[in-house]
Amino acid sequence: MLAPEQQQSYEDQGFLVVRGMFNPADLAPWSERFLDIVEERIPPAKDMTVMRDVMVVKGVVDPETPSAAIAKIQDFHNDEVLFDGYAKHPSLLDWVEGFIGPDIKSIHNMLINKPPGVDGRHPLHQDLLYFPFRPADKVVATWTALEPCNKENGCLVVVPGTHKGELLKHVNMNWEHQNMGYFGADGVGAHEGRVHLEMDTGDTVFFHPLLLHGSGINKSQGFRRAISCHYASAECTYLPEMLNFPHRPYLLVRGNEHDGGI
Ligand SMILES: O=C(O)CCC(=O)C(=O)O
Repeated sequence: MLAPEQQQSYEDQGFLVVRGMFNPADLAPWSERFLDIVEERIPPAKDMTVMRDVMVVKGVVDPETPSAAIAKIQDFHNDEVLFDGYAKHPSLLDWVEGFIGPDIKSIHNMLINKPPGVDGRHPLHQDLLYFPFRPADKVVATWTALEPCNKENGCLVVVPGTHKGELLKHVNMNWEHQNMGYFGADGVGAHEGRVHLEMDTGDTVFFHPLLLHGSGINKSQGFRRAISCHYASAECTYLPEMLNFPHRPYLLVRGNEHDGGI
């Protein structure tokens, strides 16, 4: 799938946007599933976390409007519509294979919901912080827009080239309306080199786990939603100090297991 110039661009910039990767008919079941879960028409699958936005706790968002109250659903590996439909999608995995090779594990997944009227900012951070194995180059994130994502509704923001740096120290930013677990890279701030990735429905960005990225406030009247998965090569090995670190299930979605791998 990956043309040499796309490979080069990913190596130089740390991300690659693929336009029109999914069409609206592909995306509709994932958005519907999200609404079915948060509006309690179906129970969340085993292990799934349905995370409320901090604005609910602060009384800004009406908890009676569930789709407005939920910041994300996480760990959907037991939900066949989301996991089989998105995380195991053959075309998505073809691209992932181009970045990290043929033996692929799904290591994390989520559907992020940024409702109107919430802050929803995610400070610039590096996802490698959450993964107890290496090498970093054998890990890639996918992030697919479920609606048009733009500067006004808090699209993804990246800092090109930062994947060539080290894993930085991360801290709780102590912003007034920061959601739980939204840590930021210490001392990076808004970063003048940041670029807003305006994406249309179905566009997908692939990015390196050391790339600084985040997102802004949703200032629009609509929802900003995206579905995202992280993958790692089954060849990756645990950092010695992290061997007994509790982690999510890492599930083989293509290729083969590796002896001594994750
Ligand atoms: O979708 C967003 O707003 C940012 C998501 C993100 O960077 C993350 O959850 O690590």
